[in-house]
Amino acid sequence: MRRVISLACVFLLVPALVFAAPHYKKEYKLSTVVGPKLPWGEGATLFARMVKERTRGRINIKVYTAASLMAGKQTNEFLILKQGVADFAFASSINWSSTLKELNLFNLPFLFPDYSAIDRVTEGYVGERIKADIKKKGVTILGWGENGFREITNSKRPITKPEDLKGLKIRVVGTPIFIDIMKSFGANPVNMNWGEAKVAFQQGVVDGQENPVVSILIPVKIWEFHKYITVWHYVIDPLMMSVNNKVWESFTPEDREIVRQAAIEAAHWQKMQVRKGLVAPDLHAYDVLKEHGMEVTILTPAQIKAFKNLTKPVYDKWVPKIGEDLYKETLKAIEYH
Ligand code: X2X
Repeated sequence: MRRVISLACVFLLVPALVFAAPHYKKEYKLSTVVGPKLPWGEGATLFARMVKERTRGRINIKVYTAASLMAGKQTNEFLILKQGVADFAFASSINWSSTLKELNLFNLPFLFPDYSAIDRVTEGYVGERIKADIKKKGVTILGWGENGFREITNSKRPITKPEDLKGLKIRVVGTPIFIDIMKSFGANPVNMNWGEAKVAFQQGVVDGQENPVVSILIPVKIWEFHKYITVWHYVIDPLMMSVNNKVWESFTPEDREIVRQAAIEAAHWQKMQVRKGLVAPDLHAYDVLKEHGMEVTILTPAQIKAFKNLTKPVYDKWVPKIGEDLYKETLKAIEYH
């Protein structure tokens, strides 16, 4: 009898231990650039919770907010994920686009007219190509979320035409294309990490900045620093729920499926949160800004054109870096209705 039991141990228990409990870490680190209370941070927390519940604790993800895994330097995020300092990230394409040139596609000014255009691009052929490229560089993209259309705020004056932006010091992320875009408008760009930006607004080190309304500007109470906002949708900023390839490959196929599904759901939920109140007839997000004393200027298509016309040098310089072909495929997806 004892022999039967010990044989059972060898044949049942040992393989069960080896195969059912692969070499998982006790804790996986997920990087985000913002705080936990913003919808972006909430999306990350939701993902971690769903993964933990659905894997019954086999995969335990801890969310590291405020760019803490890269000491605030948000443009290093792709590198730390690739190197395994972070295992996961819920990341902005802007922060990765100094490392991954093709992601500057999303930073081309006034390219994406509306949400359906960006969805067609990320969910279609272009999105798949970007995923495949990034996969080769060490990271797997699991799902698309969104920071949102970026609007410009400042403490000096309403901006309706390029001359209004002339000479204004505008904080941008330290990603080179943003310096080029702001210069093309005649502004004076200053690159700065998000972690230092609020103090810079408070002290008036810069006159303005650009960020999405629901995802960032309302939660950080931008009205405490800036009276004027111009809604011009000049750049969209997708977020990517992503994982280091080696970590991904270490999971069992069943766990990979659970993690992928949770990433898609959490990123989608986050995207829907930050689109609320920004599309007619429901424009309540702009009312929140007005209620706090901001002057909201929504540019007309003709006013937007005056800005867009100035950005030809940005396209001339950056489309070849992004890839002519990827750009053309993007135009096709945008124009397809
Ligand atoms: O730094 C920013 O402006 C932010 C928070 O939007 C990004 O991380 C791209």
